[in-house]
Amino acid sequence: MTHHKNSETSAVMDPIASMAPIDPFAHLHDEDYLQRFDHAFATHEQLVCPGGRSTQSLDGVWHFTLDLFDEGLRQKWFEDTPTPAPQWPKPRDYDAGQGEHITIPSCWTAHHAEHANQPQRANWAYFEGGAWYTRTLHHTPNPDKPRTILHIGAANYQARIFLNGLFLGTHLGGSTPFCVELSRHLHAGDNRLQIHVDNRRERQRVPMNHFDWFNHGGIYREMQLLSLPDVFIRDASVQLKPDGTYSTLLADVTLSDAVHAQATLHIDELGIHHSVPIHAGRAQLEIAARPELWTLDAPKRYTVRWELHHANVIAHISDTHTDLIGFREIRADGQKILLNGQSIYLKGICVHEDDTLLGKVSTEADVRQRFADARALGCNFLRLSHYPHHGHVARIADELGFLLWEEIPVYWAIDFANPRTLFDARNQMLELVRRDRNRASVILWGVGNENEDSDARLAFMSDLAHSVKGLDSTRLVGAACLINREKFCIEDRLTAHIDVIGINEYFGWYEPDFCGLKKLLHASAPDKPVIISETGADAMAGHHGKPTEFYTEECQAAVYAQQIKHLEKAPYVCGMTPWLLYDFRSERRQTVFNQGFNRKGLIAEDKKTRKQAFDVLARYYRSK
Ligand code: GCB
Repeated sequence: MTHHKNSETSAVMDPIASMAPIDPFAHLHDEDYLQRFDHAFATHEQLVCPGGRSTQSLDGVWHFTLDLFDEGLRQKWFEDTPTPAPQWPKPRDYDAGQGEHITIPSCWTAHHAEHANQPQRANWAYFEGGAWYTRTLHHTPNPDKPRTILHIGAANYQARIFLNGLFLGTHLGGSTPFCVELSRHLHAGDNRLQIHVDNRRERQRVPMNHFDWFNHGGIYREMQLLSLPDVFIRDASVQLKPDGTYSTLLADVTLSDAVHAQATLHIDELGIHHSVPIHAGRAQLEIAARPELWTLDAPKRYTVRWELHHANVIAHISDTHTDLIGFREIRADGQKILLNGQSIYLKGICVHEDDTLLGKVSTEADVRQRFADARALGCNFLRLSHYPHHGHVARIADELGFLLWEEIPVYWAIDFANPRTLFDARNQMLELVRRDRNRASVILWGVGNENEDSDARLAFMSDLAHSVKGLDSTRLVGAACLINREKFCIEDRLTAHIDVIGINEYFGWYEPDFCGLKKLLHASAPDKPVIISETGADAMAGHHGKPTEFYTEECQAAVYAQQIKHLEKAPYVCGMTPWLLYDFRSERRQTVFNQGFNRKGLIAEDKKTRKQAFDVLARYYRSK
């Protein structure tokens, strides 16, 4: 059962070319240099879910070099072995073993969690381009675990992985986890691991070059190595079948290779010890069970353990995958959303992953504070806008009993007609689904935000909706849509492909007149549940004045009060996630009030100072 030949990750060393005389100036005229790295994409299919296995952390201090002109990709810096300068065979522009340092996880545009009080590197603060991370990796071969997988929590935006001078693969997308297999290229002893990360804003990326948050750069989530047997469990999920009977579990397990094997699924607390034959690397099955349901008040979770049996000695367990899973049902029924069969009003708030010191790094303490503030606001629901947040957000939501909307940054004017953009967006979506489909808290996958209703967008986003359903049939799919301005009602062709319609509307702010909201709600007759996925107004904490004066706390509070008054009357609105919990950095906003921040938070960017509107919404949520 061996043989994990992965042709995709084989390096591109042409032996004939390497014997030819080298023209030291060739790279100056080569504008196709990126094509060398435009293959071996790490996708959701290679993602390995750690599943409770022990891992080796690669977090900590790495060598770091900014590379604004892509010299390292042009000149192949990664091929240079680190040697003392007197031994260099030719002059160099890069010295892998020297230079500056950075800590993983961190954003180069921000501080590191453990050194948040030290001054930030000023020339890194706004850097948009490529940068090199280099470190030595010591490897001791283990015959029982011959496969070594590099797992990176997130790197914004494109990462290229090099081991001992060989290009092994690349990943697109700034917020989802990905894996690259190192096995065949690892030597016993010291190896050189290099990662090139590029955070340029580009038209074909997801998000594209124009978005309303700060463009941080770097490897800002944890990085680890998994040492695994010849054949291992890549991904496993167990969910409650959403058929209204609460009596069937849907289980799905995928192995590393398309082999036949035998596994056992254990849920000890339910007395489940189910033997699972696996054909061609995959098994999907239904199991009768009556679990205690996961609810907001009692978020019960079960330990779910998969054991993979050794091919020759069935009694021998070759790999184990565990997770803590809650079982609940989420369904849309007409204009209602049902949690475990009961209609629920989603008292939500949007939140960005943004910290004035740490950028996109979310510590567990920061995430717990987010939930504590949302609880104080009376919420039962968070929209994690506009990209996948750290994986521990959904784990903590599972533990605390919160519901989540998770989404990918198909935001504004995406290059919808570009097949590469679709490949990237679809992959980000499926990586997110694979990462979080065991999380009871996640009830809704968002496929986009505020995209204009065009044919190309419809094809693109309906593809995303169907791709998600193909991997996870147990949750709702939604999108934050715009209203139809011609008919002035809730209408969007995409709604035929999704379960929940999100509506972003800013009556009282971008459109100062509330008559429009009244008209809109009256003229709309959606056939699906509607969530007001955004509404709000900017206010600078501590700035006071009349409710009619923009940027005052009074103005923001008045907008919330009016919004609530109107939305309450629309029977099909089954939840809202106003924009948003905390102020966040946005370079698009440079008034004297904004100063580089979007100020629509109910709490200032210090994550402490509450504005008046906080109480307005809290009072409403408490009354619901
Ligand atoms: C929106 C966007 C959100 C912006 C917000 C605003 O509709 O979805 O990302 O930050 O408006 O403040 O304008």
